[in-house]
Amino acid sequence: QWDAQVSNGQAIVHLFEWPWSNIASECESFLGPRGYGGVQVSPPNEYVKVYQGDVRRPWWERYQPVSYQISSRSGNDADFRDMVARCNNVGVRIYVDGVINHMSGWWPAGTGSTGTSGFDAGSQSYPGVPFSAYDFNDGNCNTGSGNIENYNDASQVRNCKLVGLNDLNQGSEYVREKIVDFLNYLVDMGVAGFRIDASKHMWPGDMKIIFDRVNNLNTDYFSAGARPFIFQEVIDLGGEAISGQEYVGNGRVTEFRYGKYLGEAFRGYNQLTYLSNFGEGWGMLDRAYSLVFIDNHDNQRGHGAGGANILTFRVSKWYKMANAFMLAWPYGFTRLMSSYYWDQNWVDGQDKNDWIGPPMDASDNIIGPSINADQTCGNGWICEHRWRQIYNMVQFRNVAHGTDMNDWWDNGNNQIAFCRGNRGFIAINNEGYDLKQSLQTCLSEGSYCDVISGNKEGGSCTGKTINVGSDGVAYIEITTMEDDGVLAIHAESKI
Ligand code: ARE
Ligand code: CA
Repeated sequence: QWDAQVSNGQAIVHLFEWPWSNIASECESFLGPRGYGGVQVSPPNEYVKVYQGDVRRPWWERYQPVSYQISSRSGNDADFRDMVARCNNVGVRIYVDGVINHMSGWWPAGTGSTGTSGFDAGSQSYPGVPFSAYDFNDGNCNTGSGNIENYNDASQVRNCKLVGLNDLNQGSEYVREKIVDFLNYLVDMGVAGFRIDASKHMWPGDMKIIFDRVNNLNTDYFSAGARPFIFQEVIDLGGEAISGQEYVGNGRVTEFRYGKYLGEAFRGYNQLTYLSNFGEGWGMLDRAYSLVFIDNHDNQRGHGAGGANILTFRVSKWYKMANAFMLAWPYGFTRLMSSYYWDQNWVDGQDKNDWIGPPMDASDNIIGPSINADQTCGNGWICEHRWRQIYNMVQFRNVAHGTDMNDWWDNGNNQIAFCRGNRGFIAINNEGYDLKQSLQTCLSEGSYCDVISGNKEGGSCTGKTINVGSDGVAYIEITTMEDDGVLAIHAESKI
């Protein structure tokens, strides 16, 4: 449950709101060939269709389940199955965003859903599962409003409603059974694991009972006895009743401090020199239990946690630097974010457009990404995972996998460099002046292609070429005028 069960690579990407058919082709044409290990997909099961004044089909409607039928704006059961098979066939794993803490919030009777089950949120009737009022926590919640009011009270965080969402009682045997059936349906299809949404809001002991009953992975694609990868969404920045540590017995846990601290460092509120013991040394979870990322679908738009310092595609130079650091750094299991664009509308420090869903047509169907000649995406999709500086660092992570960090160098401030065994070397310049240094790269003598400024193509390099001497030392230069503040070479970028 801590092992991602990857075969192709050591990083996964969240293809937020992508249609299943687009993900299937992406696995075959890009993710497989580029060494991505897997994809986190948006919730695939039936949910509420939200139309609320100006708010039309927000991305967050997918976090309000109506049943466990596989039917969403990304596609139906057959589309989903086809994607899982095609991705597994090229070694790319699929991880489902499992929303099992709750069902929908309150909506007037007759509100539509993305499947055929229908529901009545007021009487807590979800006939597609079926769940009825007996299956919810209302009787176990002690707040006046029925909602979570105080994050310092663990029992209300778990037994009351998160922002008005009908809260399932995982203490009930019947509820567990329905959740286990849902997870098993997906596992039997070939899914490799789950992001468990809102894990803070469920009791770790109840979750353990559920996960222990989930089947081993499908042996068409995985070795016998392989367990589903579980990564639990727990936002723990410290100072609350519930900590991420309570969940490490069930699987990995999202380490939200990681992206927050890196955002602060690259924005200049902390010096990169202090990153030399980033991870456990900074009070984060043990690396064997953590899932790390620079931003996620919530905090890239001011939801969730991390605040204004979170780095996103909007500050692309810092974003590429932070992702490069993450992918080069031997801590945690790494996830990349892949976004669509929306126009922000800042009013009193809040983006009034934070609800905007993916690009859609006049019938509200998602318009999936198109692929441009230069490999970037069109139709309003950002596709950070297709940026050269990011996909080449995924390869770096794969090449360096299994080695430790060594030969740390810094200028005492915001220029750093380090090796990964004798497999890779990276330098980062976040200073207001050029980096010009002879540095130990730990690589064997020869010429290497810097995979940030270019690609190794055939026997040559479209970016900077770095000459490593017989002593492993190379002259490294990153000027402030360059597009990117990073330089990276590795054993397989030798030319
Ligand atoms: C929407 C509307 C609400 C409405 C509700 C019910 O925005 O106004 O009341 O629907 O109709 C997402 C959105 C929500 C959205 C929800 C359902 O972010 O805005 O509500 O979908 O459609 C806490 C949780 C954490 C959670 C974050 C967002 O602990 O688990 O809040 N993150 C996950 C997902 C979200 C998703 C949900 C959970 C719900 O990643 O995308 O919500 O399925 C401190 C605490 C954190 C807390 C944070 C924010 O940092 O430590 O624990 O996170 O504040 O409150
Ligand atoms: Ca709960």
